[in-house]
Amino acid sequence: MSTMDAAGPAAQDQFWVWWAMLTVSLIVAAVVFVLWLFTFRRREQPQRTAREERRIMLRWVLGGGVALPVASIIALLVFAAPTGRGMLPLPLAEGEAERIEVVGHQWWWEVRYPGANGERDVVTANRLVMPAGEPVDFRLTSADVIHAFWIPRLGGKRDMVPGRHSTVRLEAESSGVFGAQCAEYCGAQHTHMLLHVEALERDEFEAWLAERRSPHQLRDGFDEAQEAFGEHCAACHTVDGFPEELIVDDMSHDIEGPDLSDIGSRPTLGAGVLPMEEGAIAYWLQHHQTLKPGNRMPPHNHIDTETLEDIGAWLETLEP
Ligand code: HEC
Ligand SMILES: [Cu+2]
Repeated sequence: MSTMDAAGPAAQDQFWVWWAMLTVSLIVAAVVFVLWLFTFRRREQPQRTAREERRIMLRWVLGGGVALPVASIIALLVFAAPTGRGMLPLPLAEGEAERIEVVGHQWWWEVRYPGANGERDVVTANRLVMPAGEPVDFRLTSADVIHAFWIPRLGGKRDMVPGRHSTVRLEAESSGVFGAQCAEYCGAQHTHMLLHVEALERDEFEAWLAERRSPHQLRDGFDEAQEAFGEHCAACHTVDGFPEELIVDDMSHDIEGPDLSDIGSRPTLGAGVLPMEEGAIAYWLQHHQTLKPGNRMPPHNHIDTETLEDIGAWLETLEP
């Protein structure tokens, strides 16, 4: 997660703006420092009239206090404006940029791939898969408080404001895995709001999407787990193809949980809190309030361990 290791054009431009600002500010600081030393070195005061004194003072105030800052700010603006422009979702010469929607929640990321021509949206969480080598428009918003979308190696960052949408265009030069992190303090678990970003070649990306877009078939042999899930979990969590009649929603809350349709194939749990491995989901279900205190999923102490383990084992089978 280093901005110094740019992996896309936006990040590269931002990197140079950063260096330009640092260089200019170092030069200004050095000049001020030298002038300051100079005031100590001068011995004898030349004889000047009050008028001359005033003229000299005015020259310094106008030159150093007005002209210099205006010139350096304009220079920086000329340098930085194209960088900002490059991140705007302007029309492209060839085709349209891929569009991915990202919604910030306390404290997880919802990622949506809108379906074209009436296809359904693909929804996942805490993992962002994008095509490499082409611009991608990220349409951002938040479901609760202000979060910020930031993939340091690709550029950004952009606030996600509830009730508003904003779009930032980023590109990954080649395929790879990048870290991302919410960049605006959003409550107790702000640090545990990581996003796993993967850039894939175009055809792999298409395949990844197609897999998730095709109808889901739930694995047989997990009847009890599914029943328990319907009773305790389905009010907050969606699983594609989950039988409607099992869903018990007797809770009055407005909490949304991550879509779990492809949870078995995800790299992490709880927005980066645990690596996904065998038994990890059952562990999360028993200890999530210790691993991520205050997170908005209620504790499940009232459900016996065996049931939680069953649910965990079933959820691990959920792959596209
Ligand atoms: C009141 C709503 C609610 C209920 C009920 C609920 N959850 Fe959650 N769940 C959440 C929220 C919110 C999160 C995100 C927590 C975070 O990472 O900050 C979450 C996270 C998870 C995750 C991690 C998802 C990820 O993307 O890493 C799993 C797995 C999960 N829940 C399973 C369950 C199971 C199984 C049950 C039932 C036993 C359940 N949940 C009941 C709201 C709920
Ligand atoms: Cu945050």
